[in-house]
Amino acid sequence: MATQTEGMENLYRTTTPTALVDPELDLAARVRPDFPLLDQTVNGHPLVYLDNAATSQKPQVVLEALAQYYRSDNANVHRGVHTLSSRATDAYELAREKIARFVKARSSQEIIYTRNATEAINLVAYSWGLSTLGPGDEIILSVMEHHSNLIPWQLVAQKTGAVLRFVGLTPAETLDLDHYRSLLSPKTRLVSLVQVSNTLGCINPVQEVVRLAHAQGARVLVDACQGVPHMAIDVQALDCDWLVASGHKMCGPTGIGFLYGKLDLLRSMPPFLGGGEMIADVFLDHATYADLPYRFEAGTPAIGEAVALGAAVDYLQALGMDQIHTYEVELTAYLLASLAKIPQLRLYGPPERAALAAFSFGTIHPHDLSTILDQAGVAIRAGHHCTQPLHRHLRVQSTARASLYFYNTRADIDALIGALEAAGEFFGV
Ligand code: 7TS
Repeated sequence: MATQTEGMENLYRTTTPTALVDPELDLAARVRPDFPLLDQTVNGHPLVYLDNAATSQKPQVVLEALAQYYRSDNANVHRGVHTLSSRATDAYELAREKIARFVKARSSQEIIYTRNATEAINLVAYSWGLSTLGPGDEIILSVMEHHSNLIPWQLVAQKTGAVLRFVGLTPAETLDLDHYRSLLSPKTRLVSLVQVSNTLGCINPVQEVVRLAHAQGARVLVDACQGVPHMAIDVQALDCDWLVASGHKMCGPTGIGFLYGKLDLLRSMPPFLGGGEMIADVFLDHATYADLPYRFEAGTPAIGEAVALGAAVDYLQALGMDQIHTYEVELTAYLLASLAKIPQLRLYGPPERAALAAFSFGTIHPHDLSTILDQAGVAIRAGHHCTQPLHRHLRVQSTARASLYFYNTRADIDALIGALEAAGEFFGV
């Protein structure tokens, strides 16, 4: 398999982020020009985009990488020996290496491209789950899981007779680690847990969760969808068995995400989807399968999207994940302090949190609130955020949610607060 990537580094690296120009300036102010979409008015007001937990905006370098791929290199990967095909293959594999380095995997063979985090979890559920689990085996999840990390395990449990157990919340609305400890037993085969809740914003102690699970011989999958875009991730330090993320939440395009898995474990897993790309030798009645990572990448993949995700990783790395995290910690503190000035507002989750806040505002329905805010150009999400069981647990049907990224500013938060206050007056709460 040709994975020659020498000389490709610069091709898809494109331009240096604006941020590197003047390290003294505020991070958001520096990166803002990199995001053309943010510079527009919505309903007559400057756009204030606060729905980053749903999807992030894309910097110019990512848009350029996608266009550049289709403009000059587009061909199918791993098949042709012609020049375009090997250029496409090289770019596709280089992006995989970038992702591997980004999460500190031992090898790029440990990175499997998927459509998104949801598909990555389904891959593990259908491949490992169906082939490994049996009646009475236990899977530990938590009540705060996104539906993506719930439904696949419900399906596996229905098919195998495995039993689902759920870690609850502390009164501070964080993961109840004592409850988790009490659920662990030799029957536990898998712990599948969200790293950062997309609703509570809590950052779960994944390293400790993994250590405790491994002591019982259980495997651990980490849903890092809301973590990877915002903080440095080291899969070796976490020692998790699998980790999943979606490209579109980390400045990359839609249609591309990845599964990290430990090499030996991935090698031991049967194929998920069958077809071209994932085979070694095919006969009419049987086949042998390709080595990693191709064994799990049946069919023509999202090549341009993978290449553009590689550009997104370059962009984030050039800014520095620690810098992004530090900036977001400060901005989140400002968000919480600002929201605290509205007494009718009930925030969900602990004060120590990632850069998002889900809340109820008096008796205003979150959809009405979101509609009113949209009139002021402020984009937030309303609904159950694909955590219906968590909302049920919190005894609320739906919530409003503001979620930040490094290009958001204090002025964005001021606009949110102004729009919330206006909505409060309008609805008389
Ligand atoms: N896991 C978590 C923790 C998430 O927040 C999401 C998406 C997913 C998994 C699924 O990601 P996908 O790319 O496969 O769809 N969360 C959200 C959200 O909070 N609002 O819209 C999507």
